[in-house]
Amino acid sequence: MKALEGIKVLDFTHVQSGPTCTQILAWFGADVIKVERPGVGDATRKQLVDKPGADSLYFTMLNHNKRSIELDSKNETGKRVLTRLIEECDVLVENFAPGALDRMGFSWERIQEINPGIIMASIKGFGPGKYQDCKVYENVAQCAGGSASTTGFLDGPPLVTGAQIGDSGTGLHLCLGIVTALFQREKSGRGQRVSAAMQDGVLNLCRVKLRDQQRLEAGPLREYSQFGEGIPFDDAVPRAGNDSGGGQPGRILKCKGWETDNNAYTYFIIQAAVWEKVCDVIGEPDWKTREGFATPPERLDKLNQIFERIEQWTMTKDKFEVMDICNPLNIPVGPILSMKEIAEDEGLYATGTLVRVPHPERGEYISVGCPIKLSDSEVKVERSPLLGEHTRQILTDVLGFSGGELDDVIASGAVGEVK
Ligand code: CAO
Repeated sequence: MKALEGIKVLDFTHVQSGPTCTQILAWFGADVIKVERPGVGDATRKQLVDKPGADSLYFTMLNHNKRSIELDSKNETGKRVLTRLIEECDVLVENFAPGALDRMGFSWERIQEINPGIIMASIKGFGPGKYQDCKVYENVAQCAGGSASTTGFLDGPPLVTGAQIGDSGTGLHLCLGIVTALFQREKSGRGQRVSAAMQDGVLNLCRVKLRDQQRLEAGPLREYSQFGEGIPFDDAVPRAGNDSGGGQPGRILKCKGWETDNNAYTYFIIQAAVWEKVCDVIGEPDWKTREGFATPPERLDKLNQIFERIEQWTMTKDKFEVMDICNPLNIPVGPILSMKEIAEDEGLYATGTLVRVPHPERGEYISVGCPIKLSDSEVKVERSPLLGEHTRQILTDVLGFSGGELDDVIASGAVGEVK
């Protein structure tokens, strides 16, 4: 028994944001039916191709545990099949450009007419307002949601992050909205519309910077390095390099080998509660009681000096030794792990955080497993579907087409099947 067993999801998503959401629903046991344009499919199937002829990693890593039907939703027979799918499904998820679903003839009003119990979930770049009609990709959302302006160094340009907070982040937000709507439907019997805008999702993840924007009105942000360096604050939250976003100062520091290894670094947090242990570890025991160093507020204008001294110590150890020494003392540190180190960490495969997935076209590849573990709903990661792999199965098992009717649908050109 899986948590979402029995729930049918009509997956009209593409690229990254929507597919992340429906992949989680599939991992939790929903039957996710991915609708793709005949002969073309999700654009990511053929983007960033590493093995010619095979679905890309971009596609395979976002579409596990789903079924694929090739269906032309602009063709009359295709519209009939789509209408039947809407009747059968509990949830419809889409992340088309604004207005695309209406242009197909499937407005929210029409979808409700077809199935009043359906939950229709959408991702768009922006919510209602002046930008509502824009097409949006990851980095646009990072810029519009406040992430880029607050990421990077003070003397450099805004930076986007490697974490896909606009796409995968919004997919997670939408997923939560869908399961909440399913829960409400248990009591109300009604479906509803669930919307998540990528700008809103990014901003939600950047809330500490909105916090700091308001704190600026009360004076300089004393925990930012800039304060200790005597650089005046502007009227907007500045980029703060690798400063900690919370109340405990932290930095990325060099470790042994940094001259040749780009990732020989550790994050080091001087949490107030373990200050004395930090002083002992780095060989500055008198900082425990010395005036100007003994309490957190006194230290704020000396963070550069303090972290430079800690770095002299971390540079004598490799990043894992720093972890081994500091962890037992409750000093929060973390090695900067490369993707290579992560991909080679067998411990992550043991927990299902990483998985090795066999695939008929590409052979075995590595992917992330479900990051949310339910004790009563185990996730088994299954490979992504080939384009149109389940077209016939969905027409017959889900929609009940058979005999001449099935032949007519297939002959109409509205659907396609795996080659
Ligand atoms: N049968 C027939 N037509 C189909 C179809 C199917 N099965 N599936 C899609 N189409 C059509 C759509 O109806 C649309 O046609 P119209 O433009 O004539 O209405 C067309 O394919 C293209 O859809 P699109 O505009 O959504 O795709 P795009 O590649 O031009 O834009 C994106 C992509 C992501 C910018 C846009 O979909 C978008 O802004 N989505 C919302 C925000 C979002 O999720 N962004 C994150 C993407 S991940 O980085």
